[in-house]
Amino acid sequence: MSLFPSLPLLLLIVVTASCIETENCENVQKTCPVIACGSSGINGLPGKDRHDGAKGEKGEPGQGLRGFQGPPGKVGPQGMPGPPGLPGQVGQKGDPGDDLGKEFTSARSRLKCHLYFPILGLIFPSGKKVGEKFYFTNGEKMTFDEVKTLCAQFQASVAIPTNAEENKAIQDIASGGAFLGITNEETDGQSVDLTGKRVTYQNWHDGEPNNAGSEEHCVTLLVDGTWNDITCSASFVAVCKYSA
Ligand code: FUC
Ligand code: CA
Repeated sequence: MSLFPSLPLLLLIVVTASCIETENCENVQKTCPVIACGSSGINGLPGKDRHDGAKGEKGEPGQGLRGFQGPPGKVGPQGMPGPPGLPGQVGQKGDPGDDLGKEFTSARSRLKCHLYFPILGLIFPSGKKVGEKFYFTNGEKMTFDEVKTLCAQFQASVAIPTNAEENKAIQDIASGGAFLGITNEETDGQSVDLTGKRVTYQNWHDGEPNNAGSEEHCVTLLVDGTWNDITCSASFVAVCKYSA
């Protein structure tokens, strides 16, 4: 027998030796050259001209079964905020409010009665308080539009009596006829206040309202306390009403 072993025998000896030298062979076997040798071979050297060949055509789809769908991808970045939406419908009228709201309303009414009424009384000494209403006048005669403007300057409205007592108060402070905050221009003869609400208390003079000349859409309180419809461009005493 030759002193030099054959090539396969030499390989076996080298591999066995490398495993024996290792403390834990099981671990080493995972990277053992013998196992590695089972995989594909090393790429060959480039061809003669040392250049890669041309890229081949795309191959046909494989014959095997289609794989399972992969898990969903990562959540993308947050998008830009959208444009504002359309305004919602107007909500229903709320409840009357809590105790605090009621107390505030009550305190505000007291403040008006005890502070603003006396101030108006100082400015308009002939003014009269009836319940929580204060009627006042500057004694001047003016058109209906001018009366509205004057009253608005004091956060008040054109006087309207809602009962005999209020009618008497207005009658007392207005020397001569006074405009009332009542109109029947756009309501087929129905008398309404300046918010369009029907007036319940009325005190017409006999034969009134007669809409003389088809142009009497305002109302005056006559010297005797009865009412007459009259043209709004006429001039009568301005009487305003401030409500607490
Ligand atoms: C009566 C009233 C009119 C006007 C006229 C002078 O006819 O009805 O409104 O005051 O008198
Ligand atoms: Ca009339």
